[in-house]
Amino acid sequence: MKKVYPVLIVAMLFVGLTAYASNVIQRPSPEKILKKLDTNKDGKIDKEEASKSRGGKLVKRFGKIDTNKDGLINLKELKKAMKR
Ligand SMILES: [Ca+2]
Ligand SMILES: [Ca+2]
Repeated sequence: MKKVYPVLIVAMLFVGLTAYASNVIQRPSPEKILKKLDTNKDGKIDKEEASKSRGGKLVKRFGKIDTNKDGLINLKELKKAMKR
């Protein structure tokens, strides 16, 4: 690639910004996240299920999110964690 056209750069930036904006506006609800990650359908997220989340972000914060230390993240804990 010798030359990148300014128009192409602007277009790419625009696409990136739009994706970013829609990401911020349409933040998935805790209910949606729980439903998506709860593969065994017990209504809670265990460590294994958390490790499947994007980037393993959830598993890193697992101990902090799991405020009652039962080794599971329930909807209440997830909601609390996402408020911040
Ligand atoms: Ca589960
Ligand atoms: Ca818990």
